[in-house]
Amino acid sequence: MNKAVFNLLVSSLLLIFLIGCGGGGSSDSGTNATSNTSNPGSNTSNPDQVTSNPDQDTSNPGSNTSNPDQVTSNLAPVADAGADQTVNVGNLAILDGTGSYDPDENYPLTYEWQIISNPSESTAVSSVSDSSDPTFTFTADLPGEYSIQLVVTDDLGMESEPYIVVVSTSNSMPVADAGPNQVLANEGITVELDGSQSFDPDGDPITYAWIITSKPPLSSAALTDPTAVNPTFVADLLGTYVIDLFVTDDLGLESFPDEVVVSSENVKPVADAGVNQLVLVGDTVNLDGSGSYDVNLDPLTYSWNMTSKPKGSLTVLIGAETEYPDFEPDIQGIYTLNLVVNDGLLESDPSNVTIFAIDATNLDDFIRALMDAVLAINGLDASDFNNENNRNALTIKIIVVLKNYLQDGYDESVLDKLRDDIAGKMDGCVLGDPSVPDQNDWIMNCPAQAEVYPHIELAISTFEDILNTQ
Ligand SMILES: [Ca+2]
Ligand SMILES: [Ca+2]
Ligand SMILES: [Ca+2]
Ligand SMILES: [Ca+2]
Repeated sequence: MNKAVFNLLVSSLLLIFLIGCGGGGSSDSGTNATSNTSNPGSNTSNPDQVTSNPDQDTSNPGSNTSNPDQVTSNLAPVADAGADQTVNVGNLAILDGTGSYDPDENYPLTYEWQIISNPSESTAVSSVSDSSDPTFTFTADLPGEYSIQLVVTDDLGMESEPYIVVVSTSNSMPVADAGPNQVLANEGITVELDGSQSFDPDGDPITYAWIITSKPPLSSAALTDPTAVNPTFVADLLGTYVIDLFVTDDLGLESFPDEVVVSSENVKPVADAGVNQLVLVGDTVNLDGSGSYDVNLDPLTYSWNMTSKPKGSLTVLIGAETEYPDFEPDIQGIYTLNLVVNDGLLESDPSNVTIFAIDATNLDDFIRALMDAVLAINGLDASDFNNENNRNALTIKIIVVLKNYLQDGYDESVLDKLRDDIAGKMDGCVLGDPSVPDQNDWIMNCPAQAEVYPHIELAISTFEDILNTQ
């Protein structure tokens, strides 16, 4: 979508939203609809602003009528529906709201998805409101662009600002990844930046544009080559350098910026909530926050929250302040959790993980093949992917296919999704000539593709056999 039109659309929606709730109730910056989509695994919000005490809000109903300000100290949750995407006409689009969170942790969240614009005569439909399901699917039945809005509501009834994601049947926006934040040990050091994890969901070639947006007041630091994948600069003074990366695909579509910080001061830690999992109801799910780190090597503390669970679930997280908590899913469905780590001074951005629990009585060969595929994907190295966040992006697609299968049974759209959007991310070595990963693959070498692809192929053929015998 034309960026100006998109911004105008976003502004009008925000205005409508603000009018709708009387102009109050939101303490956020008003930019979330565009700022969070640059990096599928990161969040650009500011966790430092979490200062209120959620217990204040509801402890004494009826006593606060004389001072409404006290009642509104609940912070609004933040909706995140991921990056813009492309699908083939007629195929299922999968939207992933699992990255949504609430700064003051009034969980679980509920999700409302709305298709706010689509090609005329499209029959794509929005979700019901007040859903406990953080994912949403619809069929892009006609060529064109679909704008989908996500609003999440916290457990106290506070709504997020709307987050808009564009699903297009033509070209999707590339994703910039400016690499991990770095520690500046001494002045005068040459710092190398790393944009190599940037990618385009369509596999389009991309170009790079780096810009230093902030540096110590008297520094004369400048990038050697702002269009390189790995530019360098000399950090001539101690202090903090902030650099933004934009990438542009060969159709001229530019990404949202991604930021990297190089600093001689404390750098905030990075949370890693681990890999998405497919489990059975009643299994103990072991979570793993050990991939979290701090570039200063500061010791970390852990804080996990269950941000969504199926309606009626009574499960609770055990060890929410530890590196390895666990829980036991009691109902079939999607459970999302997020992790924030703290280095003693600074909090990380939240990292989230999704668990899909299946009732054992529903197990069949199709589900088993997809469970094996998820295990194989989780067994690969981070370096096997074009971007390490795409491991979880891929397993979310499988989870949503399974969710739809369990809801709707043998629907052809499930098969299309498996073929085009999941197998398509790892099929260059099998289908290509020469046998190498192809342009839109996310798994980037043949041995790794060979670990996963056969399970997806088996799932597809199992599904086809059943369709053919129906
Ligand atoms: Ca809240
Ligand atoms: Ca593109
Ligand atoms: Ca630190
Ligand atoms: Ca492919």
